[in-house]
Order: sequence, then structure tokens, then C-alpha cells
Amino acid sequence: MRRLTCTTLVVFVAIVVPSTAVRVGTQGSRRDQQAQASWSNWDSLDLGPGSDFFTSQQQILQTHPGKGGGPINYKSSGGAGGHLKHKHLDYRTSPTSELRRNPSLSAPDECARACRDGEPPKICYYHFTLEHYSVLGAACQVCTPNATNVIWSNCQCILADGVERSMLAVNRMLPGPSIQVCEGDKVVIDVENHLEAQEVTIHWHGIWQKGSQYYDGVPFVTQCPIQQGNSFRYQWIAGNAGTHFWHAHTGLQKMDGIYGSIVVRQPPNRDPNSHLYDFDLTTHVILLSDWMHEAAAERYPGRLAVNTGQDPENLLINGKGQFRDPNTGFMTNTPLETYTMTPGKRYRFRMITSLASVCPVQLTVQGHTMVLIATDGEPVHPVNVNTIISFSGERYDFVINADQAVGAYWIQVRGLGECGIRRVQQLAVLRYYRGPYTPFSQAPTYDFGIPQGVVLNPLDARCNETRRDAVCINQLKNAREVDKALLTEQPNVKIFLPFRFYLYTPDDLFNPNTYNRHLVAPNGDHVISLIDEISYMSPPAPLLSQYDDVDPAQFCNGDNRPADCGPNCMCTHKVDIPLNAIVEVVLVDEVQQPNLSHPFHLHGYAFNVVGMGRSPDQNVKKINLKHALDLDRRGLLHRHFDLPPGKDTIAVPNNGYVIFRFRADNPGVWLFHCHFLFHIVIGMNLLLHVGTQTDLPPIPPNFPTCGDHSPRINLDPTKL
Ligand SMILES: [Cu+2]
Repeated sequence: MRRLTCTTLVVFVAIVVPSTAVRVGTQGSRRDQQAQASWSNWDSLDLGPGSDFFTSQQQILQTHPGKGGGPINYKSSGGAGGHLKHKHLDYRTSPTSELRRNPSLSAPDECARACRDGEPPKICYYHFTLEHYSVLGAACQVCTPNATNVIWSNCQCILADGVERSMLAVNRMLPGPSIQVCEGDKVVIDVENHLEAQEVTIHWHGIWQKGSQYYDGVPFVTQCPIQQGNSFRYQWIAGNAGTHFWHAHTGLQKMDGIYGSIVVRQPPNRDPNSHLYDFDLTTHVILLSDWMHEAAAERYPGRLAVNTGQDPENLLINGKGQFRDPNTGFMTNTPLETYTMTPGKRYRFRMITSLASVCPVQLTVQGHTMVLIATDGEPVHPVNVNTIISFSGERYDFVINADQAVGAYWIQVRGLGECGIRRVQQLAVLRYYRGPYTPFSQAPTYDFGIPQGVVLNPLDARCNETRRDAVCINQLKNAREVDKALLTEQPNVKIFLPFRFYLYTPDDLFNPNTYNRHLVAPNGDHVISLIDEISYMSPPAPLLSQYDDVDPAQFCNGDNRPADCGPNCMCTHKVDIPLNAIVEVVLVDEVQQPNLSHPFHLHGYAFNVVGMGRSPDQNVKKINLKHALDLDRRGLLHRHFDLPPGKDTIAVPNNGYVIFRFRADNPGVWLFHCHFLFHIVIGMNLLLHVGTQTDLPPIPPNFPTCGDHSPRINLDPTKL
């Protein structure tokens, strides 16, 4: 019998923080927390060992009424078909009013369930309230957050790593609420923006949005940003299962706390690896994030003297962690994330790299092998590894067998690349029922860590040879069948995309009456990002819903550069792709910075990785577009077509290349970009425009519009 149980973790919190920069919540927890909502009595949630999750359903025939893929029926969606009058939001009731009003909606806890064959889909409702908030605020005198609250929290205290700061929060949680649903469910999220003077959009990273293109959450591409004081209702069908996440796609807000996990489960017989695990718990999400001790905007464009660069001070695991002050050596005593296993059982873990900075991270579990079973929601043939290296935007699912001595073991997450300078790391605990809460062994440090063993995704990019010490992404095997035409036919569209930085001299950049955007890199360089020699500029209105409002002169691509665009060419980089074309993309790293590999994320799709590595030509020290084209002509850009793995985010090895293919069967305007936050804001993006406007579902009723306002000036000075 399989069960989905929710571990009941008891964490005894005593926050003892010696540093003056850190405030201490000493009031202890108060039992009489105010009930936040009549419908959400989360404490009574029956997910304990006796609950009936994941019971035998294999004998029932698989049917998925209403499973994803088709366009959303906008007319039937909660009265949105009529013309709605705007009304101001009511802080006190809005988070719960829709659920109370509409009995067809399911609450988050009802949706976080084991998925069974033939069960009708649910409509899962979430309400996100976004606001400026504080770590270690007075809420921490009222209660202490409980480790099991991943879907919702009754406690508004955010501890993070025990260092007080202002932040941006969704429902006063860090991470924000986890969306956990079954494949085929419809997900409705009301996003209520109370961020003073900030606009926002939320992107559902990994959700393909087939039929719900308008809800992909990319500002000025799929929607207008949500203004402060406004709300926006996202609606999509969870059409593709897997481990995904959501995050703000506007500015730098993601790094200040606007992110959370998405888990789309499926009935066991639809997961080729379901026989490898006994439990898939709501609590066994490992969401990794990087964390500063100030707002990310403090580092943008960047400083020259104090706190230079954009590297984080710390890493968090499910929003938790401890911080050692490098100046005083003092360590905060905030609780670490804890995962509990029953001896002899096998557990699925869902790791999400929700990082914003340029650092890759590596995760290692003491004394346990990880059986990798999926990446970015796409199942792979199981592979045993001991360390997973991952980049911003990637997800890795793995199974851990609780076959060691009952006890507690360290989970270590180390920041690599630039994060090696500050030696940032974070720990969590993997424990067995009835075992201790803290490992007996000394906590691993950055320099004396848990042995690496076999590494998934090695940074050295030696990916075209068999090796015992590492597995590259292109060496994983897809556990599903791959579209044969993708592997046998010549692609209809082949795109080489070199990317690099453009360096300004101060004289150029600070030329009077010019205001070029720029980022001040840790070494003091002033740069913008270029893909195919173009730095992406947002159009002034969203292309999906207001295509005709955008001046075609705004668009450009490698073959159509505006005249006199210059070396810092800025325009809306858009590559047009016919619907259903087979597309091959070759990314070439011309940044040439050792320690820096850029992870590229494609919206709307998963692609198949058919090649990655560095130049096979030993005489070539630095790869560039010309060399990559030359290698390709000579048949030396290695591709392999034996079950190439599916991904939606892939790191291009520095001084190397990545090749992937996909069938452009999802019409829309899809952002394709480096997932480093500070590279997005300086233009490391482009748009893939698949199909035409006529291929799209109708624009949802009352969809907000936006744009410039520049009417002609009346030359009569007495008249407006
Ligand atoms: Cu980048």
C-alpha cells in the first residue's frame, strides 16, 4: 500500500542571536493564534499516517476528463464573461471570500492530494497577497512557524536565517504558498498586489500554458504588469506533471521573497518511475533560494566600494537556514529544515533551484545515494548520484531509500562559482522516525563538506566521454518516448544564439543626455547583456493581447537589425517560428568568464537536450559563434539522439555550447532567457514567436491593457 503522509515535525525553536544586527524573537509562541480563515483549518488537516493517500488505484482504468492541453473556456470562468465593474479590494475578506462564495472551488489542502486514475479534476483556488514585510517582525512574538506548513501557514512570523531585514512576502510566508495539485486540475490564483509603488507579474515556471498563453506572467509579453492596488486572476490547467515553481517575473522582486513551489502530481501509472518510491510527501520539497540581507535593488546597478557585486549573503532551504556572521563568527540559531523518513521506505524528493544570482549550488546528502528520476518535470531513466549541481531555474527529483541506521543526517547545499568567495552554504537535516533531530556528526563546513561522490551536472563540461565520477545532463536518458521526427529529420528552423556582455567605458556610459542601462559587475565592469548582439528591450504593451499596439519597428533579430543600432543594440528581440516547426537552438557562450555558466529557460515548452560541451578542437581556447558554425559545418558539434532528456532550463557550460530541439506546437510569444535575475534586467532575453495571432485562444474578457501615452501637443498654448 502506498500512502502520502504528511510528516508532523516538531521543531523546538530557541532563537538566540548574539549579533546586534539580528533581533531576537523571545516571546515564545502563543497558542491562541487568530484563525485566519473559516475554510482553512489547516491544523486539522488529516494527512497523518492513517490517512488514505496513495492507496491502490492501479486497477482502475486511467481516464483524465478535462486533462490539460485545450484552451481554457474563458466564458465559464467564474463570471468573467460579463463586464465587471472595478471595486477596491477589502484586505480583511478578500483572501477567503472567493472560496466561501464559490462552492465549486477547492481549497489548497483539498488539492494537495494523492492523484488517482479516473478522478475528476478539481478547480484549485489560491489567493496571493503581496506586500512589503519583515523578517523577524513582531509576528514572531505571536507564534513560531511550524515546519509542516508548506501549503499555507497560520503563523505570520518569517524567521529566514535569523537576520532582520525588510522583504517582499506572499501571504506572509517564505517561500510563499506551495501549489500542489494533480495533473489536469485547473488552477486559479488571484494575485493581489499591495507592494507599495511596485508592479508585479507571477510566472509559473515549468507550466506550459497550452491554451492559457495569457497567463504566463511575463510583463509586456503576455500581460500588463499588475499595478499596486489591483488584482489579477491567473487561470491555467496543470497540463504537465512535475516539480515546478512560481516567482515574480518583474524586476528583482524574486530575490526579495516572491517565490514558491508548484508540484503537479499524477496517478502512479502515469509516472514511469513511480515503482521506485513509496512516498511522495507534500513536505518533501527542497526549495533552494539565495538570500541577501538587504533588498536586491540595493545592488542594482551595483556599487564600486561597499558591498559590490550581486552575490547573496546566504542560501535558504525552504526559506530556512542559519547565518554565520563573517565578521564576528556568531551564528544564528534559527531552525533548519528537517525531512523525516520511516526506516525501510523510499521517498521522492523534489528539489527546486529558485536562485536569482549567478551561483550554481551543489546538494549532497550524508550517507545516502540519490536516485535521480526527473528533471524540470520530465522523467529520466534512474541514475545514482551523490551530489547534484544545479542552476537557477532547474528542478531535480530524486529518491532516497531510508536504508541507513536510524539517526539524523546532514543535507549540505554549497554555493559554487562566485559564491565560493563568500563560502555560502546552508544545511538541512534528514532524519528517521524515532531518531534524533540533530546529527551526532559535526556539521559539514564549506571547506570540509560531505564527500562529493558521483556528481550530476559537473562544471567541467566533459560531456562527450563516459566517466565514473560524473553524469552530464546530455547523458541522461529520457524515460518517455521522444517525438521521432525531432531526432531523425533536419530541423525546419535552426537558430545559433551566441551570448556575451557588452562592456561600456565610463566615458561612453555617462555621456550627457544618454541614459543607457547597465550593471556594475563585481569587478567594476559596466555591462549589458547581448544575445546575438542584441540587448532585449520590453515592448511598451503586451504582444499577446495588444500586438497591433506595438510599432513593428520595435522588433529586431540577428537577421534584421535596426539601422545604426550600434554595438549596444537595444530592441525587442523576436524570432518568428512557424507553428509545428521542428526547431534546433545552439547556444554559444561568448561571455568567456570562467566560473560563470548561464542557465537558459524557455517558456511554454520542454525541449530535448541533444548536445553540450566545449570545443573538441584543443587549439581553440575560446569558443565563439564563428567557431561553433565552423564546427557544425565539419560535423564536430556532437549531437546524440538516443532518448535525449527533456528540460526547460539548461546551463550552457562556460566557454561551451548547448544544443536542444523541440517541436513548436504551442502557439504564443515565449520568453527565452538566462535565468540569472541580474542578467534578465540588462537584456539577456529574447522572444520566440510561435505561430500567429490567429493560432491563439481569444483574449480573456476584460483583460487589462497598457501602453504609452503621448498624444500630439496642441500648438495653441491656450488649449490642451
Ligand atoms: Cu546570464
